[in-house]
Amino acid sequence: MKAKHALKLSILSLCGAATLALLPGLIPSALAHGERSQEPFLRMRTVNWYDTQWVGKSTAVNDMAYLKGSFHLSEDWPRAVVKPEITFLNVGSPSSVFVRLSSKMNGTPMFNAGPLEIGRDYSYEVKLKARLPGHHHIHPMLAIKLAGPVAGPGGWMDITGRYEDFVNPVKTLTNETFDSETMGSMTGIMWHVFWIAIGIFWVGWFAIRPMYLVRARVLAAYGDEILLDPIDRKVGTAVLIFTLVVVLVGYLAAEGRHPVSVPLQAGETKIKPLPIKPNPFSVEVAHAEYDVPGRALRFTLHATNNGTEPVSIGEFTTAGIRFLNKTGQQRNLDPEYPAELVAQEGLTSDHDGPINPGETVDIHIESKDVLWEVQRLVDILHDPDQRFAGLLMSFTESGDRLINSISAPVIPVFTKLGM
Ligand SMILES: [Cu+2]
Repeated sequence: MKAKHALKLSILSLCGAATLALLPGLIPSALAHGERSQEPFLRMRTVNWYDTQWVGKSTAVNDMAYLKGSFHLSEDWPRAVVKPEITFLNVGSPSSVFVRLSSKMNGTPMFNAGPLEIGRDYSYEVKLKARLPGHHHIHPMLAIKLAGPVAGPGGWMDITGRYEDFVNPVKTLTNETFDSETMGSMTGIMWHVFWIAIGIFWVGWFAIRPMYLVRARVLAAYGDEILLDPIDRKVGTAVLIFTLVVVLVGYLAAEGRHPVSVPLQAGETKIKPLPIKPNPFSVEVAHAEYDVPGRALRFTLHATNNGTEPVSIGEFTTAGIRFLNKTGQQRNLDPEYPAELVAQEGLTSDHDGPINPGETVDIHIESKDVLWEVQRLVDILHDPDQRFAGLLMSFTESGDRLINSISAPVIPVFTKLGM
């Protein structure tokens, strides 16, 4: 009997070990994070990222880098996506390659989640400390409760050096200094091993008395009463009491060792949006279509310049992808911006020269590039509401940048229609 039990136990543990050993082999390594597979309506119609900067494209372990930029929350927010009532500014990276030391939105520290306003703009700055050496793809990311994280444009950042040299000293309010990289690691590992052992014992106890197949047949033939041995009830009660005692003792011990502690994420950060900048350039999309074979989004813009200076359109940006004309390239293109997300001269229009003060014009704009396909934005054509949204950037002669949020339904076409 004993030998039989030992055999069952060894089979169980072998299966467990085999599963664990296979796991790393089953998960292929990836360079990016599948940001292109995020639905285009999420990428185009929720968070419109702009001015993203990856400061410190190559840093050594322990050095600082920054992720900066701004975003506009689209007025065309899809009905299917939960409104941004609880949001958290984060960084999308392949594991914790950086440690986020602080994140600020409009200058306010944002270590808690909080609500943001649709239709308004926010600027952010995230301070990062280089941790794991390598070539990493880093995105700003806005996590929206019940909608998921919306990733911004990704840029490559390199970290050099050795992970073994990484330290992250933290000074607490009670004047203690410790390295947060190693602080509490052993306690964490101890508790994991402890609860895994309890779990394995619990599952194992019922798994071998009797084994699954036998149990299933007994259950089908005679019901569950016959399967419960009086010793099972005793073991169940003992494990319950033991668990509660361990939880209580563990809690009291931690409380005794660290009496002053702050629960994370208990509060809410209320961030004031950036002030609305007066914009004398008013635009409306009168018609939009996507030319499937031509890989171009075309839209008719009904634009009025209510200002005192001529205005020139320079850029259309959506989902972190930028379509620029000559004006946009000269006035707005940071040469450090990832080239794979820029359609240089990808924006053309039938209106030559700037729009003069007092002038109202209908302009046909075409944003044409293979990026629509490569970045899978063309998938909006499969959505029940085929719409696009993004930011139109225009420039006055004196150098002011005007940003208009635009959106419209998109009609797929397979040939160029006479517009
Ligand atoms: Cu990525």
